[in-house]
Amino acid sequence: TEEPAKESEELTNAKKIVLGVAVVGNESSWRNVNTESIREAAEGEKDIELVMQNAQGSQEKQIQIIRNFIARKVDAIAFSPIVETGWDEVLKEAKDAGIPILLTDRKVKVEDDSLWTTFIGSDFIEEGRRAARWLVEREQSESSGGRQVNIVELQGTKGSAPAIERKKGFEEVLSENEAFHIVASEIGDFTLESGQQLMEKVLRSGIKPDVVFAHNDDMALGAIKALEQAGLKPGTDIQVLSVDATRVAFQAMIAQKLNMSVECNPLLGPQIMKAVKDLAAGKEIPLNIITAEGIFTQETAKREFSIRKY
Ligand code: GYE
Repeated sequence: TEEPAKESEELTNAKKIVLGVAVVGNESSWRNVNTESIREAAEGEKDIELVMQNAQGSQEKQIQIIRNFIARKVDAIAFSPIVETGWDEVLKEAKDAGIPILLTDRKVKVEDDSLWTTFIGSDFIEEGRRAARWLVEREQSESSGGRQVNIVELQGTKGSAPAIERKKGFEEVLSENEAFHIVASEIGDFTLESGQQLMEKVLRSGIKPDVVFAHNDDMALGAIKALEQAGLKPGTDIQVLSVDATRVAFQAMIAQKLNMSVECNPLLGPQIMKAVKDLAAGKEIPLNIITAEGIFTQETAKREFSIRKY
């Protein structure tokens, strides 16, 4: 009969944990892999129903999406905050509604840290340090060792955790060594186009860098284009460093245009799903779930590329 069928359907529906995810946008290769990882991991969970919406790079839109999730009474909200600040109000609304907030990949700066439940992602300061340490070691091992090194930095989105912290870690290590000078530090938005435009601008201003440090692979690819168009040789004459180590970086390292990329693992989907299920089961979960990562260079790129998952 109809009745029991409906009842059992309601029972299974009632068991589903509804997870709202407010995606940053489609700015980079990293982001696309990250979004896909979340989608795939949710598809593999029979107890989780995923509602995913894209903020297309706008904080305002991301706030709207979160408010919409609160109104729908989802069981948990996961999002990667586009920028660090400006979240106090909406996160308070989520807290008042009893909905846990999982910060994925990027952190927030709020007055009250009880507004979020967990952070799942990378240590961006350490990523910046890793790029700088590689550079310092490389310079010291070169015959040109002891030369003055002029660096152009291409920053990611203004006010975003990865841009602020990668810059901080990078500068922290370089400040211990007098040979390194950041001669320009331009702000972009993690897209290839912004990397290219900023590099063109820097070159037009007359600066000839020894090193370009881009906050992500896509910006490095844009910079490589601009350098080549200016008749320069990225990867040989000019060292190019980036963060993310996605497929595009491996291709550029194999082509010897990019020198190194610091790993930033976008495959956060499974960890997010685990945290969501643990929360729904009333378990305590860690405040910080930090991904273990390393670096890749032209020397290690070829070997790694064949087994690379993103
Ligand atoms: O490095 C960049 C993306 O927040 C870790 O955002 C992420 C960063 C990543 O656009 O490519």
